[in-house]
Amino acid sequence: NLVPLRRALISVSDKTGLLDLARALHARGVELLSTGGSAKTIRDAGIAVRDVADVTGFPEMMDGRVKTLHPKVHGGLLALRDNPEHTAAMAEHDIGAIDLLVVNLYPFEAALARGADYGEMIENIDIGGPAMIRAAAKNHGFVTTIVDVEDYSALLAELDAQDGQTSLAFRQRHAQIAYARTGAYDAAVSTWMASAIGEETPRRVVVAGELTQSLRYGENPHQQAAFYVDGSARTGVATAEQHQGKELSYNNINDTDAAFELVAEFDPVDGPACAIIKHANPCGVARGATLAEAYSSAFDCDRTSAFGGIIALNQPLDGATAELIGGIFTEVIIAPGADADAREILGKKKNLRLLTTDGLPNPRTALRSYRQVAGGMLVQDKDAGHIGLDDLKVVTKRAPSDAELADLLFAWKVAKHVKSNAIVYVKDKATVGVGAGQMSRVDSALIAAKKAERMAEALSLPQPLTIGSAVASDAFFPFADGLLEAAAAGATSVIQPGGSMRDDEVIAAADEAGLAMVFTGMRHFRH
Ligand code: 93A
Repeated sequence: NLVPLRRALISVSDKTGLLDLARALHARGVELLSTGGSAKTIRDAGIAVRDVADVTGFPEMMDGRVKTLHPKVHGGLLALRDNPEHTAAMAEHDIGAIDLLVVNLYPFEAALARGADYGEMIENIDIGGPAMIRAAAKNHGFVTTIVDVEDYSALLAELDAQDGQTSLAFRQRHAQIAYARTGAYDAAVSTWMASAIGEETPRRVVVAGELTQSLRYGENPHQQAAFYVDGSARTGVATAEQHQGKELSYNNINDTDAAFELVAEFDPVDGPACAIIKHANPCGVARGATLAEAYSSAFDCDRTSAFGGIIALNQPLDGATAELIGGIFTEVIIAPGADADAREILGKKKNLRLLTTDGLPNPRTALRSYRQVAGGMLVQDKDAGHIGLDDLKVVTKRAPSDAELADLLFAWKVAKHVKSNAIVYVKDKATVGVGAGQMSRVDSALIAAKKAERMAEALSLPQPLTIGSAVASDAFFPFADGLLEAAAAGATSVIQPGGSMRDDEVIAAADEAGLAMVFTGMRHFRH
């Protein structure tokens, strides 16, 4: 299964590493064929190379749209070397075998990232490159296909190890990578086209990902797992830099994402904020005059659950906050930066993973979310819904005070990130009770209140912090019971979407209890 490398075709947009590769192949006696720009780069460095145009007898034409689409190229890639009919055809038409294809495609994804216009995007759709990649990869019994600059060194190592040849296993591995590349490329093209033409529910969708990390295991140790990036380069856990600590686990990545997306709802312009996450749900979120204060208020919401939690900050981590966080076991901290003090303090915590990014995720960008179900996939817009003061409708006799309004909006932002049914109590811009993931809204209201009682005991407070709090419900109260539960816990103001058949009953109950209630007209289910 070893195949000697005699002739290579190189056609690359990204010229990184091209000369080293060309030189190394040439030194191993490999004949080089190449397209316009690639050939020029190689030739200018004094390395012998033959133009593909010379091989095909056709010049590159139509702005390069047609340069390698020719039987002398595709025959050389596709011919089965052990098939007499194929070799006879090669001889008859003077087609030389191509043993190695090195291609990287027109930078469509980069054009997308810089917001190129329609015409420019179209010109960045590579046709000849993917055609050659797919041909060479199909014929991996004889041909080696390399599509990533980072694989040049693996190719040269293989040639060294196999005495100038490649093994079938090597060619198979790179054929698989090659098809993933052309698949991802066309996925990017079709996704771009869907948005360019305003097709909201395209008849077919494809999602692509590139391996960034093999994980030790998945949600549980018997599940294999890996982390793939989608190429969007969105600021977040996928683009974060890890400074210390063990490798992130599957659950770490999931929770860190939840934490950072939540804290990003709190604009740093309005001051520091901190979110502590356990099992993808917040167990404390707070603003503060300082980051340290935000952290300790978030921590005070549910100190028990915060143990082994994941912390996200909306501002660079400072020394004072690092000192406080270091007081208990924390799995991960993610922040848009960390100063030298913080780095030094946390450096002693070998198990703590510190991640930094160069900014916050933008909670308003339009993104798609994908969820697998048996036999299919659900696709929807990510919940980028946002409610401001102007969107609120006061429905009770009493209108909320300014302080209540601020806490209501705070609670509403948090509720969006809590598994339904979500009930969130907030006092002075800090959560004081979070009820998550219950099948009944009443239970979520109750559990959050119970936890607040327990925290009050633990902190020796005169009364639970839910007394005088603002409460958010991610969806409407279908009956008055959930609302009454929140009132019993001491909430004095309520934010909820409204829209229940029994809104009248719920509003009457709120008035009876002296509550101030606002409707958002928007729901934040999170299932
Ligand atoms: O416009 S194309 O789709 N038509 C082709 O026939 C073709 N052949 C190779 N683009 C084509 N390529 C691409 O040209 C390669 O995939 C590579 O990205 C690029 C290299 O061009 P150059 O060597 O001129 O810089």
